[in-house]
Amino acid sequence: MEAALRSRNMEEFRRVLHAAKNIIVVAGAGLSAASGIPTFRGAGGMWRSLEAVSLATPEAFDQNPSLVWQFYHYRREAALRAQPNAAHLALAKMMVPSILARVAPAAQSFHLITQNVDGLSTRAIQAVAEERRSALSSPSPQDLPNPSCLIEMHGRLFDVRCTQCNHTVLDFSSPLCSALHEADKEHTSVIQAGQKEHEVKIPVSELPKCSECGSLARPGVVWFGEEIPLLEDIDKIVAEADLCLVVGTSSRVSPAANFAMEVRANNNRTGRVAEFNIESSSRGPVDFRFIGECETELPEALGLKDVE
Ligand code: BV8
Ligand code: ZN
Repeated sequence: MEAALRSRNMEEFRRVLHAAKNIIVVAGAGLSAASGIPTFRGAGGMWRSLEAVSLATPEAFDQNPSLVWQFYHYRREAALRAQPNAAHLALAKMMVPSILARVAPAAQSFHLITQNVDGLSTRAIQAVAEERRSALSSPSPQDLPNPSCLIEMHGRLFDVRCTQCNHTVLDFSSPLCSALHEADKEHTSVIQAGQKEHEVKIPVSELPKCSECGSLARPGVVWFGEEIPLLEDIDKIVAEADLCLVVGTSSRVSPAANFAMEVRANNNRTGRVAEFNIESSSRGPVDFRFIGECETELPEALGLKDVE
């Protein structure tokens, strides 16, 4: 029974994918779980016995920029060590017009709207572009992933933005400043010595600075309570969509958590939603549910193996 249900689910999903015109993917931390990036829920949601979401706020940064910068230093280092996984690569391939035309022949647009700030989707796009450039003698734009299909709605971990003049630079240096490395080393040695954990205080003067005006800089991510800069563009794309794939998200953070329901209400409720998660966790009803690791389920459901 189980197998029959699964294949019918897969067949029906493929039929809807084949006829879809405007496809969006809404992704969360589960997309990067297989790359070793901790999710926000469960054990991954804690850093040094602190709630990750409690550190991702402007208030936390105002009160204790040293601690918040150490939190983001930890996340930067984890993201630098990570590699895009099969789910990231599958979604990057959907950004290649010639591949999208074979997977979804009626599609006029494909967008990946990710809540992740780890940059792994961007690296997947670069990896797919490189692979196709080496595979194809003279690849045309049709043969390469279009980076504008990716929307990092909660910002980027490696963006460093000035708290005064807003000057922003994409900076992958590790560490971003020596004080963060020293604090990390000190914290690790305290733990290894089995001593009681204590917070290492970094003077504001030694924290990352704006290269333009020298003021304190902050991570270029969207914190809770902050506006989503690209929301207007995103709302237009969501309003046009007739198929939404919800990948590896607990759908607890808005506005991202509302997009699937908005798509399902599109065109007199003819929009379709498919969920990819290790457990069912969508906020609203879905038409298809693929329970399992997205790095396995997504490439298979998209039938990418057969089209390359
Ligand atoms: C805003 C960047 C308005 C920083 C992030 C009360 C009620 C309702 C809403 C609110 C409320 N109070 C406040 C709000 C709004 C708030 C919100 O939604 N809060 C929640 C907590 C209730 N939203 C905001 O503040 C947003 N801004 O509303 O602005 C405004 C308007 C005008 C003027 C001013 C303001 C901004 C939200 C953005 C916050 N920044 N990230 C950083 O990363 O440090 S949010 C961050 O947390 C992530 O980006 C992500 O969005 C969220 C975590 O959720 P997930 O990614 O889903 O991760 P999670 O761990 O929860 O789940 C992982 C899932 O993967 C699980 O389901 C698991 O089963 C699955 N999984 C695991 N492994 C796999 C897998 N699935 C498949 N395969 C696997 N292998
Ligand atoms: Zn500045």
